Amino acid sequence: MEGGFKSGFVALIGRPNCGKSTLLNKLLQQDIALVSHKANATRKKMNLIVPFRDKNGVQSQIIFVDTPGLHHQEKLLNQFMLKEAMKAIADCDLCVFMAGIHDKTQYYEEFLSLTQKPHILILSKIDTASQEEILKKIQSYQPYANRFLSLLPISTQKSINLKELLEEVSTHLPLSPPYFDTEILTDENLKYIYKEAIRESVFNNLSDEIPYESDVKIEKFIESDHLNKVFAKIFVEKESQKSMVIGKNAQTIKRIGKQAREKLEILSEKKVFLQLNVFVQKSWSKERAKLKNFGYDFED
Ligand SMILES: Nc1nc2c(ncn2[C@@H]2O[C@H](COP(=O)(O)OP(=O)(O)OP(=O)(O)O)[C@@H](O)[C@H]2O)c(=O)[nH]1
Ligand SMILES: [Mg+2]
Repeated sequence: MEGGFKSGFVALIGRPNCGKSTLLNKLLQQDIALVSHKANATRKKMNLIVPFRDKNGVQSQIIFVDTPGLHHQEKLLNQFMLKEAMKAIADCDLCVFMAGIHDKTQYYEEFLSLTQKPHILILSKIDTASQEEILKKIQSYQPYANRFLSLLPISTQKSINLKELLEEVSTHLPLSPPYFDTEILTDENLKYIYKEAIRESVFNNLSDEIPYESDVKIEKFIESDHLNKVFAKIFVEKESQKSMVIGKNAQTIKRIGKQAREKLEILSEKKVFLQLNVFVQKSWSKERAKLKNFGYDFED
């Protein structure tokens, strides 16, 4: 290939809620990954594929791996999530470690204790800090300068340094033909993307522990030219949670359904009929066999 082609896996790692999934959606120019203002939203790793041409004209296929946040929670589902992030670190060519601009350097130190992988350090959400705070924070990472390849402050919201990040990532990618079809944004199947869209609506519309103790299964999915029909089930752990998900006069479930359907319509570029039903499955997130049944398999 003229000028060579670069391709590789780049794991995006960081604390819950630092803005990983938001950044990847922005780079993809499509909202595929689940984003929430609540932490611990992403549960499984997902490949999000960004084509890029660098300033010298060299083309690359950057396969970003969105990952669950690194955390210290001991619940079984959280342990699965941590394992997913660790697997992404082990399998990638390069890591990007994202720290929030207001985070302590301690989280980065923890990452350093986990791996020797070459990595770029990015400081996210700089739109929420003053110039002085940003400079101070950059200073505080200087003692680790021999560990990171480069350090970039970014803001997804204000599109600051995003192209620079891609430029930097592509510099460190290995020469390789593309791993995936150059047209696709993810190798994940539509069913999983739909599941995440509905889960996002659950995260947006419910509070307390319910988003964390609920999950979604797509039961049936019928595609036709002008309409996709999606039949999905929301699972919770307790009867009381089921009542909350449904809400008074079924108002909450209607809101969840409307928001999810609107997102599904954007994703599939056609009308969507969405049917949601709520079920109780006791302890689904607390036993390995049940978790596996929801697609969170420790053996994978
Ligand atoms: N102000 C500001 N907020 C941002 C920016 N990027 C993301 N956010 C917000 O940060 C919150 C968390 O974003 P996510 O992308 O879900 O974070 P995450 O790191 O994927 O979180 P987990 O999946 O839980 O690990 C959301 O409310 C985003 O809107 C940014 O550049 N600036
Ligand atoms: Mg996420």
